[in-house]
Formats: sequence, C-alpha cells, structure tokens
Amino acid sequence: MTAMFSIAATPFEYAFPAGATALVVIDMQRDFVEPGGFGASLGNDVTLLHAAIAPIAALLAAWRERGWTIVHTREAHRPDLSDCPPAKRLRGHPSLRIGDEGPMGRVLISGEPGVEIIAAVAPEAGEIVVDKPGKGMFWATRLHETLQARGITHLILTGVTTEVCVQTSMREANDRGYACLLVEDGTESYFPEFKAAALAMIAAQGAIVGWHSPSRAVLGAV
Ligand code: TIU
Repeated sequence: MTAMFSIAATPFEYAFPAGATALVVIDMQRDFVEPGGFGASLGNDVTLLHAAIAPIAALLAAWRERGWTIVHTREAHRPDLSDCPPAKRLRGHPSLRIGDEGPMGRVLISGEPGVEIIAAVAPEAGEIVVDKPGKGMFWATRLHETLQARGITHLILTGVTTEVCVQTSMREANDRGYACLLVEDGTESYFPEFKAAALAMIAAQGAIVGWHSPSRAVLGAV
C-alpha cells in the first residue's frame, strides 16, 4: 500500500501518495527573475517574483531527502527559432524580443545564460529538466510520457509566473488526469492581483482545476 499524505487545502483536503507525487518547479529562470531578461523586457518589476525562492528551496530539500520525483521546466526556444511561432515572437512592443541579444545572452534561447535556472533552486543530478517552447509544460514536450513511466499521478506546482506558465501548465496537467496542488507562497506574478485571481479560479467550483495551500502545509505533512 502506498502511504498517503493529507493536508488542509483550499477548497478542501488534498490527499497525495508518497512517491507518486512530483514536485514541479516552473521557469525559475534568470530571464524571468533577474534584471535584463525577458520578464524585464516586457516592462515588469522582477523583484516581485523573489518571494517564491525560499519556499521552493525548502520544498526541493524535502523532496530530495525522500528521493521523490522533481521536475524543473524552462521556457526556451531553439537557436534557429523554429519552435517559436511568429505570433509569439512579434507580440507587443517589448524592449527585447525572443532571440534578441540581451545582457544575459539571446533572450529565451536554449544554452544562453538567461535561460538557466537561478542558483538557489537549480536542478540537481537525476532531476527532470524540461525545455518547453510554450507557456504550458506539456505542449511540444515529452513530459506526460516521462511522468506516466514513473507512475506519477499527483503534481505539487511552484514557480513563475502564476497566471501565465504556472496556470497554463496546471490546466494542461488537470486535463491529463493529474491531481494538482499549487503552493501559494511558492508561486509569484508580476501582478499580485492576477496571482490572487488565478488561485481563486483554480480552486473555484469544487477544485475545478485543483487545490492550493501554503508550503508549510505540504512540508508539515511530509
Ligand atoms: N510574462 C509572464 O508573466 N510569463 C511568461 O512569459 N512566462 C512564464 O510565466 N514562465
């Protein structure tokens, strides 16, 4: 029998099986969290994202101690931009577009310094790292097959930004049958009001997309 953990969450109790629950850390990349990257080029204050770093580090430590599955994602495109639709690259009036040369190398391009995950929550050997060309982590990736092969049924999500890549990934995961919980203090947005709205709409209608709870609830259980 798989041991089950149970935590008080919104909108009601979330139960998750030991070993079959992956911790997912979405896009904690220099391009979103540090000045001079993609997030800043869109006109955002990147310091708003920093509050999520310590809770994510604590969850990573807990998952590593138990040897459970950890997934890190990166929003990243091929150097020839063949996986970046013009509709994405040409949108709006950013100071730097995807593929342009910036202070941390070419923006959102695999292998460039800006695409790397910040040191405080960087992947360790054996952890799954997914480069994704979309906002969602399942579009044009092999992540579903990878998780299925490991018997993963539940996902505990963290990362940035709440209403863009995190919410898109959580909705994709929900449609694929994963029971998902978003960690309230392990995710941040450039727009606090959008973070609040995303949390509310995820849990509404009887957890229509999933659950949310503070990191201390997850850490307390495991
Ligand atoms: N702009 C913004 O809020 N987010 C992104 O473009 N990507 C992610 O959320 N990772």
